[in-house]
Amino acid sequence: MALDKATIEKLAKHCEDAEINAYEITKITDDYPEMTYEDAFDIQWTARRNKEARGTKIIGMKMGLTSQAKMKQMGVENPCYGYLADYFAYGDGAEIEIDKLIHPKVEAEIAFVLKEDLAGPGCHIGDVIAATDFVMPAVEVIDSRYKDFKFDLKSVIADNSSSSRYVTGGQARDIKDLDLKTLGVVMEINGEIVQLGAGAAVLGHPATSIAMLANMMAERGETLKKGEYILSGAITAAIAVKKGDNVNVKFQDLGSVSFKFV
Ligand code: OOG
Ligand code: MG
Repeated sequence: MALDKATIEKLAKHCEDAEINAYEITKITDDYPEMTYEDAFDIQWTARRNKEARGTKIIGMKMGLTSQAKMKQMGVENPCYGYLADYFAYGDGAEIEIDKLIHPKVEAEIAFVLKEDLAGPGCHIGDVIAATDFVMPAVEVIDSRYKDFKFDLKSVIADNSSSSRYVTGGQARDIKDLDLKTLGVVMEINGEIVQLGAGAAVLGHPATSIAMLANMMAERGETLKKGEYILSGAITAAIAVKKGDNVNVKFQDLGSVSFKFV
């Protein structure tokens, strides 16, 4: 740890204020180059506790930067995680107010809902499949609070891994009935295909990403809980959106997710 408790508190507020009020900030490592990974997670967990203290419910988790497309797009070489708050959640057909966001981008993901708690270390794909109640299609709306959507891994962790909104739709299915590796995804914006991919883009299999999340959380003595909604990470690169855009993502075997930015 390089940052003291008061600085961690200050930076948690710095990131969270920017998230709530939708304005850009400079990335933390510009001002605090000594920040460690532990500090970055401390900042994220502090903001999370502050939200909970104000009555916000944390309903799930997300993995990020789990695909080559995303790591290449963001210039970062390892995955990260973040939490999902109640007000991030939208359903199929939603209208998302873009003025409440900074520079949002959309990405296609497979979401997992657990029927049992899942704890690392040593968590593997088999544990994830056994603990999964069902999977569902999702589109995550990410919105880095950093200027020009540019960051390094430590800074993005402190900023809750760019979490902002997510939309669920389609169908809930039993993971054992699906081949998540070959499950195809087609993303359309205003009727035009902008990205496509398959589940294997996410660390070879999206369930591997959930295992990695459980193992990363174990480093802080935390576990994934039964009923939590977990985004396994983008299959496609993230696409910037503007007011009026209609997003429609078709998932093989899982139906589609559609919504609009207003
Ligand atoms: C970080 C979050 C990435 C994903 O699914 O890869 C993410 C970012 O690119 O802003 O959510
Ligand atoms: Mg994502």
